[in-house]
Amino acid sequence: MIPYMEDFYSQQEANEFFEFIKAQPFVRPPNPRNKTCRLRRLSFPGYAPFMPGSRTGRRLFKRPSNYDVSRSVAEAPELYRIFAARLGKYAGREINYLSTMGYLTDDHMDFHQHDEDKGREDQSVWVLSLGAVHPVAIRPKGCKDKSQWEIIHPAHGSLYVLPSSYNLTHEHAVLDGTDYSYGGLRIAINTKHIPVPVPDEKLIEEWLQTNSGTMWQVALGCPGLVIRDPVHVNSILEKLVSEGRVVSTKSDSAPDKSYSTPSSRLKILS
Ligand SMILES: O=C(O)CCC(=O)C(=O)O
Ligand SMILES: [Fe+2]
Repeated sequence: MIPYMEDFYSQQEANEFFEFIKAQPFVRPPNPRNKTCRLRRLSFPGYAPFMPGSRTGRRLFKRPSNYDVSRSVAEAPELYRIFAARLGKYAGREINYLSTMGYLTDDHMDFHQHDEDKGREDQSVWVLSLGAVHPVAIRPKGCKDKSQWEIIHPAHGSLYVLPSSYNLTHEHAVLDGTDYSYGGLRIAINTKHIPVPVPDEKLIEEWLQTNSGTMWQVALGCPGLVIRDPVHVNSILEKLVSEGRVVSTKSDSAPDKSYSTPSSRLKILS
Protein backbone atom coordinates (compact mmCIF):
# COMPACT_ATOMS: atom_id res chain seq x y z
CA MET A 1 0.00 0.00 0.00
CA ILE A 2 1.39 3.37 -0.95
CA PRO A 3 1.15 6.24 1.56
CA TYR A 4 -2.10 8.13 1.10
CA MET A 5 -3.35 11.07 3.13
CA GLU A 6 -6.97 11.86 2.45
CA ASP A 7 -6.92 15.38 3.86
CA PHE A 8 -3.45 16.71 3.34
CA TYR A 9 -5.26 19.92 2.43
CA SER A 10 -8.54 20.92 4.06
CA GLN A 11 -11.50 21.23 1.71
CA GLN A 12 -11.25 25.00 1.93
CA GLU A 13 -7.53 25.04 1.10
CA ALA A 14 -8.09 22.58 -1.70
CA ASN A 15 -10.91 24.70 -3.13
CA GLU A 16 -8.73 27.78 -3.13
CA PHE A 17 -5.82 26.03 -4.84
CA PHE A 18 -8.11 24.33 -7.37
CA GLU A 19 -9.78 27.61 -8.35
CA PHE A 20 -6.43 29.35 -8.64
CA ILE A 21 -4.90 26.72 -10.91
CA LYS A 22 -8.05 26.42 -13.00
CA ALA A 23 -7.69 30.10 -13.90
CA GLN A 24 -4.09 29.65 -15.09
CA PRO A 25 -3.23 29.27 -18.77
CA PHE A 26 -2.91 25.68 -19.93
CA VAL A 27 -2.34 23.67 -23.08
CA ARG A 28 -3.16 20.21 -24.31
CA PRO A 29 0.32 19.15 -25.42
CA PRO A 30 0.90 17.42 -28.75
CA ASN A 31 1.63 13.72 -28.57
CA PRO A 32 5.39 13.39 -29.17
CA ARG A 33 4.87 9.92 -30.66
CA ASN A 34 2.01 10.84 -32.96
CA LYS A 35 1.87 14.31 -34.45
CA THR A 36 -1.75 13.89 -35.53
CA CYS A 37 -3.11 13.82 -32.00
CA ARG A 38 -2.74 15.42 -28.63
CA LEU A 39 -2.07 13.95 -25.21
CA ARG A 40 -4.97 12.90 -23.04
CA ARG A 41 -4.13 15.47 -20.41
CA LEU A 42 -3.70 19.18 -19.92
CA SER A 43 -0.52 20.89 -18.89
CA PHE A 44 -0.33 23.93 -16.64
CA PRO A 45 2.79 25.99 -15.82
CA GLY A 46 5.32 24.10 -13.73
CA TYR A 47 8.23 25.13 -11.54
CA ALA A 48 11.64 23.49 -11.53
CA PRO A 49 15.20 24.28 -10.52
CA PHE A 50 17.43 25.96 -13.03
CA MET A 51 19.80 23.41 -14.45
CA PRO A 52 23.25 24.85 -14.99
CA GLY A 53 24.95 23.90 -18.19
CA SER A 54 21.86 23.68 -20.28
CA ARG A 55 21.60 26.44 -22.87
CA THR A 56 17.86 26.21 -23.16
CA GLY A 57 17.31 26.31 -19.45
CA ARG A 58 15.85 23.49 -17.45
CA ARG A 59 16.54 19.99 -18.54
CA LEU A 60 15.80 18.03 -15.42
CA PHE A 61 12.27 17.23 -16.34
CA LYS A 62 10.62 15.55 -19.21
CA ARG A 63 8.72 17.58 -21.77
CA PRO A 64 5.91 18.01 -22.67
CA SER A 65 4.32 17.28 -19.31
CA ASN A 66 5.30 20.85 -18.53
CA TYR A 67 5.00 23.32 -21.32
CA ASP A 68 6.33 26.17 -19.24
CA VAL A 69 8.95 25.52 -16.60
CA SER A 70 10.86 28.73 -16.98
CA ARG A 71 10.52 29.58 -13.33
CA SER A 72 11.75 28.05 -10.11
CA VAL A 73 9.60 27.30 -7.08
CA ALA A 74 10.95 30.50 -5.48
CA GLU A 75 9.40 32.40 -8.40
CA ALA A 76 6.12 30.48 -8.32
CA PRO A 77 2.77 32.03 -7.29
CA GLU A 78 2.23 32.18 -3.54
CA LEU A 79 -0.13 29.21 -3.30
CA TYR A 80 2.49 27.00 -4.95
CA ARG A 81 5.23 28.29 -2.65
CA ILE A 82 3.06 27.62 0.40
CA PHE A 83 2.33 24.13 -0.88
CA ALA A 84 6.00 23.37 -1.58
CA ALA A 85 7.02 24.53 1.90
CA ARG A 86 4.30 22.50 3.61
CA LEU A 87 5.01 19.42 1.57
CA GLY A 88 8.74 19.84 2.18
CA LYS A 89 8.10 19.56 5.92
CA TYR A 90 6.05 16.42 5.42
CA ALA A 91 8.50 14.88 2.95
CA GLY A 92 11.60 15.81 4.95
CA ARG A 93 13.35 17.27 1.93
CA GLU A 94 13.12 20.31 -0.26
CA ILE A 95 10.40 20.08 -2.87
CA ASN A 96 11.79 22.01 -5.81
CA TYR A 97 9.90 20.48 -8.73
CA LEU A 98 6.18 21.05 -9.20
CA SER A 99 4.44 19.84 -12.33
CA THR A 100 0.72 20.48 -12.73
CA MET A 101 -1.50 18.42 -14.97
CA GLY A 102 -5.21 18.47 -15.67
CA TYR A 103 -7.48 15.59 -16.66
CA LEU A 104 -10.97 15.92 -18.05
CA THR A 105 -13.16 12.87 -17.67
CA ASP A 106 -11.92 11.11 -20.83
CA ASP A 107 -8.29 11.92 -20.13
CA HIS A 108 -5.81 9.44 -18.69
CA MET A 109 -2.13 8.59 -18.54
CA ASP A 110 -0.85 5.16 -19.49
CA PHE A 111 1.26 2.97 -17.22
CA HIS A 112 4.78 4.30 -16.97
CA GLN A 113 7.89 4.74 -14.87
CA HIS A 114 9.89 7.96 -14.74
CA ASP A 115 13.00 7.24 -16.76
CA GLU A 116 14.22 10.78 -16.16
CA ASP A 117 14.38 10.05 -12.41
CA LYS A 118 16.27 6.79 -12.71
CA GLY A 119 19.79 6.97 -11.42
CA ARG A 120 18.80 9.55 -8.86
CA GLU A 121 19.04 8.44 -5.26
CA ASP A 122 15.58 9.69 -4.34
CA GLN A 123 13.03 8.95 -7.04
CA SER A 124 9.99 9.58 -4.83
CA VAL A 125 6.99 11.44 -6.21
CA TRP A 126 4.38 13.21 -4.09
CA VAL A 127 1.08 14.01 -5.78
CA LEU A 128 -1.57 16.43 -4.55
CA SER A 129 -4.95 15.81 -6.16
CA LEU A 130 -7.62 18.47 -6.56
CA GLY A 131 -11.11 18.37 -8.03
CA ALA A 132 -12.75 15.36 -9.65
CA VAL A 133 -11.51 11.84 -8.88
CA HIS A 134 -9.57 9.88 -11.47
CA PRO A 135 -8.47 6.47 -10.20
CA VAL A 136 -4.70 5.99 -10.06
CA ALA A 137 -3.42 2.45 -10.60
CA ILE A 138 -0.11 1.11 -9.34
CA ARG A 139 1.09 -2.33 -10.41
CA PRO A 140 4.29 -4.38 -10.45
CA LYS A 141 6.02 -3.55 -13.73
CA GLY A 142 4.24 -5.20 -16.65
CA CYS A 143 1.78 -7.07 -14.42
CA LYS A 144 -1.51 -7.73 -16.22
CA ASP A 145 -3.07 -9.57 -13.28
CA LYS A 146 -5.45 -6.94 -11.95
CA SER A 147 -5.71 -8.67 -8.58
CA GLN A 148 -2.19 -7.39 -7.96
CA TRP A 149 -2.97 -3.83 -8.90
CA GLU A 150 -3.43 -1.21 -6.23
CA ILE A 151 -6.05 1.32 -7.22
CA ILE A 152 -6.50 4.47 -5.22
CA HIS A 153 -9.11 7.17 -5.66
CA PRO A 154 -7.28 10.37 -4.76
CA ALA A 155 -9.81 12.76 -3.26
CA HIS A 156 -9.87 16.55 -3.50
CA GLY A 157 -7.06 17.75 -1.22
CA SER A 158 -5.41 14.36 -0.82
CA LEU A 159 -1.75 13.46 -1.15
CA TYR A 160 -0.33 10.15 -2.29
CA VAL A 161 3.31 9.11 -2.46
CA LEU A 162 5.03 6.92 -4.99
CA PRO A 163 7.98 5.59 -2.99
CA SER A 164 11.38 5.90 -4.61
CA SER A 165 11.87 2.15 -5.08
CA TYR A 166 8.52 1.91 -6.90
CA ASN A 167 10.02 3.73 -9.85
CA LEU A 168 12.04 0.59 -10.51
CA THR A 169 9.71 -2.17 -9.36
CA HIS A 170 6.29 -0.75 -10.23
CA GLU A 171 4.57 1.45 -12.77
CA HIS A 172 1.61 3.76 -12.39
CA ALA A 173 -1.22 5.09 -14.53
CA VAL A 174 -4.07 7.55 -14.28
CA LEU A 175 -7.30 5.92 -15.42
CA ASP A 176 -10.34 7.51 -17.06
CA GLY A 177 -12.49 9.51 -14.69
CA THR A 178 -15.91 8.47 -13.50
CA ASP A 179 -16.57 11.56 -11.41
CA TYR A 180 -18.38 14.58 -12.85
CA SER A 181 -17.96 16.87 -9.88
CA TYR A 182 -15.75 19.94 -10.33
CA GLY A 183 -16.81 20.07 -13.96
CA GLY A 184 -15.11 16.69 -14.40
CA LEU A 185 -11.70 18.31 -14.00
CA ARG A 186 -8.98 16.67 -11.94
CA ILE A 187 -5.84 18.69 -11.25
CA ALA A 188 -2.75 16.81 -10.07
CA ILE A 189 0.42 18.43 -8.84
CA ASN A 190 3.26 16.00 -9.24
CA THR A 191 6.24 16.97 -7.11
CA LYS A 192 9.81 15.85 -6.55
CA HIS A 193 13.04 16.68 -4.85
CA ILE A 194 15.75 17.25 -7.43
CA PRO A 195 19.30 17.63 -6.16
CA VAL A 196 20.88 20.80 -7.50
CA PRO A 197 24.65 21.14 -7.72
CA VAL A 198 26.03 23.51 -5.08
CA PRO A 199 27.61 26.57 -6.67
CA ASP A 200 31.27 27.27 -6.08
CA GLU A 201 31.22 30.70 -4.42
CA LYS A 202 34.84 31.48 -5.17
CA LEU A 203 34.48 30.82 -8.88
CA ILE A 204 31.37 32.92 -9.00
CA GLU A 205 32.98 35.81 -7.17
CA GLU A 206 35.77 35.73 -9.74
CA TRP A 207 33.27 35.69 -12.54
CA LEU A 208 31.40 38.62 -11.05
CA GLN A 209 34.64 40.63 -10.81
CA THR A 210 35.40 40.12 -14.48
CA ASN A 211 31.82 40.83 -15.45
CA SER A 212 31.33 43.95 -13.38
CA GLY A 213 29.06 46.37 -15.24
CA THR A 214 27.68 43.71 -17.52
CA MET A 215 23.98 43.38 -18.14
CA TRP A 216 22.48 39.94 -17.83
CA GLN A 217 19.14 38.69 -18.90
CA VAL A 218 17.54 36.88 -16.01
CA ALA A 219 14.26 35.28 -15.16
CA LEU A 220 11.89 37.56 -13.34
CA GLY A 221 10.61 37.09 -9.84
CA CYS A 222 11.76 37.98 -6.37
CA PRO A 223 13.00 36.30 -4.31
CA GLY A 224 14.78 33.64 -6.30
CA LEU A 225 16.19 35.65 -9.15
CA VAL A 226 17.72 33.20 -11.54
CA ILE A 227 20.46 34.16 -13.91
CA ARG A 228 20.66 32.06 -17.04
CA ASP A 229 24.25 32.59 -17.89
CA PRO A 230 26.76 31.51 -16.82
CA VAL A 231 26.41 28.37 -14.79
CA HIS A 232 25.82 28.01 -11.07
CA VAL A 233 25.08 31.65 -10.36
CA ASN A 234 21.47 31.68 -9.24
CA SER A 235 21.76 31.19 -5.51
CA ILE A 236 24.76 33.48 -5.31
CA LEU A 237 22.81 36.16 -7.12
CA GLU A 238 20.11 36.07 -4.50
CA LYS A 239 22.75 36.88 -1.93
CA LEU A 240 24.21 39.65 -4.07
CA VAL A 241 20.79 41.17 -4.62
CA SER A 242 20.16 41.20 -0.89
CA GLU A 243 23.57 42.82 -0.39
CA GLY A 244 22.76 45.46 -2.98
CA ARG A 245 25.61 44.43 -5.26
CA VAL A 246 23.31 43.71 -8.15
CA VAL A 247 20.61 46.06 -9.38
CA SER A 248 17.63 45.44 -11.55
CA THR A 249 17.43 48.05 -14.30
CA LYS A 250 14.23 46.95 -15.92
CA SER A 251 11.36 44.83 -14.76
CA ASP A 252 8.81 43.38 -17.06
CA SER A 253 5.32 42.96 -15.75
CA ALA A 254 3.73 39.59 -15.14
CA PRO A 255 4.42 36.85 -17.68
CA ASP A 256 2.31 37.35 -20.75
CA LYS A 257 -0.31 34.95 -21.98
CA SER A 258 1.93 33.37 -24.55
CA TYR A 259 4.29 32.32 -21.78
CA SER A 260 7.37 33.72 -23.30
CA THR A 261 10.08 33.75 -20.68
CA PRO A 262 9.47 36.59 -18.26
CA SER A 263 12.61 38.59 -17.96
CA SER A 264 14.27 41.54 -16.39
CA ARG A 265 17.80 42.85 -16.67
CA LEU A 266 20.34 42.98 -13.89
CA LYS A 267 23.48 44.98 -13.62
CA ILE A 268 26.41 43.53 -11.74
CA LEU A 269 27.82 46.36 -9.62
CA SER A 270 30.82 44.75 -8.04
O1 LIG B 1 -1.82 12.52 -12.04
C1 LIG B 1 -1.25 11.74 -11.29
O2 LIG B 1 -1.75 11.35 -10.23
C2 LIG B 1 0.08 11.15 -11.69
C3 LIG B 1 0.73 11.88 -12.79
C4 LIG B 1 1.95 11.16 -13.27
O3 LIG B 1 2.09 9.99 -13.13
C5 LIG B 1 3.04 11.87 -13.92
O4 LIG B 1 2.93 13.08 -14.11
O5 LIG B 1 4.05 11.26 -14.24
FE1 LIG C 1 4.09 9.43 -13.40
